[in-house]
Amino acid sequence: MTTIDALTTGIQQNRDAVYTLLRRYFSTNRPLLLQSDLRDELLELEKECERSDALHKFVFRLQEGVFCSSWAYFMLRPDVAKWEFVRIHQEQLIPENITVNEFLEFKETTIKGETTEPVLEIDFDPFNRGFPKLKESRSIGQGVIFLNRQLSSEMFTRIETGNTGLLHFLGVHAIDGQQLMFSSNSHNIDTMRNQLRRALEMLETVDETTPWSELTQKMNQLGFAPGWGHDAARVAETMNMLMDILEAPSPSALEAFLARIPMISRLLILSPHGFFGQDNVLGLPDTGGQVVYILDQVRALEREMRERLQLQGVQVEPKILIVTRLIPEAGDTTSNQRLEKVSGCTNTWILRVPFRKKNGEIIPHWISRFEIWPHLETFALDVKHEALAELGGRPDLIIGNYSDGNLVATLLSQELGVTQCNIAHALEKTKYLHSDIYWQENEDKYHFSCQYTADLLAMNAADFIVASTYQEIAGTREAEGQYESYRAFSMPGLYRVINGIDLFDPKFNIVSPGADAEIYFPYTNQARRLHSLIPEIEALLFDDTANLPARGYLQHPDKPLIFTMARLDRIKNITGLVKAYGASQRLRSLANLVIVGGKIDPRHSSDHEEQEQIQRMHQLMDQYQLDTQVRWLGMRLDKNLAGELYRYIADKQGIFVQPALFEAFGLTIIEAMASGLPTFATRYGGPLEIIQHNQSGFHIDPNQGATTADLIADFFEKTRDDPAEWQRLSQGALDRVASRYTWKLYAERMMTLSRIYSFWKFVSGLEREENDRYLNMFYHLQFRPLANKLAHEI
Ligand code: UDP
Ligand code: LCN
Repeated sequence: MTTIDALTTGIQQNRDAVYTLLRRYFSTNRPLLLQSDLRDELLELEKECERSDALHKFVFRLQEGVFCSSWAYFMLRPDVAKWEFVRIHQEQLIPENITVNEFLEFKETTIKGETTEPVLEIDFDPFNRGFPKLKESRSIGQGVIFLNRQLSSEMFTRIETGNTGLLHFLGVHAIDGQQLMFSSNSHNIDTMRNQLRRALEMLETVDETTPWSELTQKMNQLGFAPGWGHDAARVAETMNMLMDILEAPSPSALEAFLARIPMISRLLILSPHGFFGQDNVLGLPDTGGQVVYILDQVRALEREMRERLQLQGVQVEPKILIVTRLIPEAGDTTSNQRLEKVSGCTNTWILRVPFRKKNGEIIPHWISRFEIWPHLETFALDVKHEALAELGGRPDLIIGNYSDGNLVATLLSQELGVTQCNIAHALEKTKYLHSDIYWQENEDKYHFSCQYTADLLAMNAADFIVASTYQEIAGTREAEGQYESYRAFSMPGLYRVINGIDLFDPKFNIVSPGADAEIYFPYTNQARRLHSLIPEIEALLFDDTANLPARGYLQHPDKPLIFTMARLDRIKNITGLVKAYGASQRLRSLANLVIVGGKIDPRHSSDHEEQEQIQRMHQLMDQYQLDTQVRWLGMRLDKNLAGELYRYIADKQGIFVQPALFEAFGLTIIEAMASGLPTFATRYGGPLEIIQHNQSGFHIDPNQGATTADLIADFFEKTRDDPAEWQRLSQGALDRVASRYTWKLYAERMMTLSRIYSFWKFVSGLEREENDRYLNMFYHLQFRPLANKLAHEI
């Protein structure tokens, strides 16, 4: 039965309940009701009259309702990544299906009033027709597996063309002018098979351990160049893999073979906005997990690239460039240096390129990530020249980070014809409620018109997208995903998005980051602990005479510690935790609260949200008289100190709390867990997937402060009586991180993905030319004027 049929029947059977419910919705006098509002009204109604199952089910599938002059329009989400739209007249009570367009139009006019202006509709759907797509929502995020399966069967049904494509692909590989795989580029499969057979025969006559250098001459005569393996055994293995594929191709054999091709030796990673450096940057406005993520990522990727190249017998040192903005007014950071080597790497560098004004003048000061849009085009051009010079040629893969980095990656990838990978880290749209429909109201502070346009451009341009969790793409049964929120939305006066992104596109892949195992390891590992840091940590926590940027001291230092650490953004909701703690006498009597974040003096902050949060922290400390139970450190901790602090808190049987209103992923959560700390983290966003409730931690609802405080207090009471309970959660956290969140797993997957997407892009015309043309138009006619306008406003 369709939703509409079920609804019609349900209404017929429960006319009175439906009528009353709609009246309740209308009488709120709010044009826009969210999932929770819609449910709350129903639950109130069910207290007064008999529950109708059909109505209950219907309301619990609703995401949003719009109410205006007798019409109720609803957006339904019957399942993950599935959407329907219906409307019901308040008097006639006959449900009707409507289109997404009708829903959005109604929402716009209800909220913004009628307009006679024509509306630009953005729709990427027509470009995706005929393009392979996943069918099941549970497969979302496993794009590469699907793509391999789908395309290899398609390609090899046309076996001769398919194989020619593969051979052609193998023939074009060269690094630093050194030809790889084939010394002569033959596209004839029979010739190729013969060459392979002869090479394999020859390999049988030599010892398995014979290095490639001793095989070079003979191999060259047979038409082969380096890239097959570092010794005879591996060369034979790789050649046999290719023979198998030419004979009877299978997706897994193809994946295993492609994973060996030495095609990635130069990476370009973009992270333009923040203070990007290795020291003294974390906790600065806009500079958080993304920096940690990239620095850990490059270490793992460089190692993986080197290992793979060596195994294939290619004597090339891989190189990675992280490109960010050069900020002359860099304070105590290195953000004013052009080039900085990344420690722990051999050939990975941070290259800083300044933002320039039209007249060429360098912009000296930090610019908020919300205001950098006008600078990115010139930046991309400058990066192109500098990066090509530093890398000595085109990169093999460009990875963008966050909205700005992904836009620059889009511009550069198009220009250079290089495979593009996007990493969002956090898409702001899900964080700021109604920030699309009310964009004009927030434009002076946030400039979401530019950011969401950039997001649409970049996500549709990317060859593949790496997400940290499933929910980042498609959400949960309850809540929409971060990418999903770009599917259909309106920015009145700007455009209406009918189909902004297809979640079933095989470009999406889940590859979760890890926590640096050198820094974040279990508190029980005494041999590796940095014992010398303990006096410093104890001074930070307990010494109120020390001259530190801190507020509050712990009168009863023997109590366990509740620890939290984050940038002081509104969304991080540290103030929410302070309020919940302050209001719970029970919790206050059981444990102290330690906060690392922000600054104590608002005058020392240059960020408007941070200043607001600092004021709020002081107000709450005063209101709840927390100065003897809360220690607030307004400072940034370097990684080693932070790592040892997590472990110190664990020594004292404490916990970590991450109370964000929304957290895209949450590196602090896996760091705390990797240290063995029982962790309580927000149920909104990535943490819901990272933690299994009451097994590897707990989920908390940041909107329910009292319930959260009770949950934490219950835990402390329980662990006071039974220490094994604390151990159970601690072990659960350690196990979870070890099995899922490691950089080794990450690097292996990333390297395989980049090869496979590059291959398919090359052989099967996944280029999506029409799409690129549309994006080009969108960039020039929408993004550029918006960015130019912003340039004149700031
Ligand atoms: N961090 C740190 N010292 C600080 C504050 C933060 O080392 O004083 C690190 C923290 O350990 C984590 C990152 O900054 O690695 C924050 O990342 P997360 O994903 O939790 O949040 P984001 O700031 O990216 O939103
Ligand atoms: C940005 C965020 O907001 C965090 O949730 C992530 O953990 C971080 O980036 C790294 O991806």
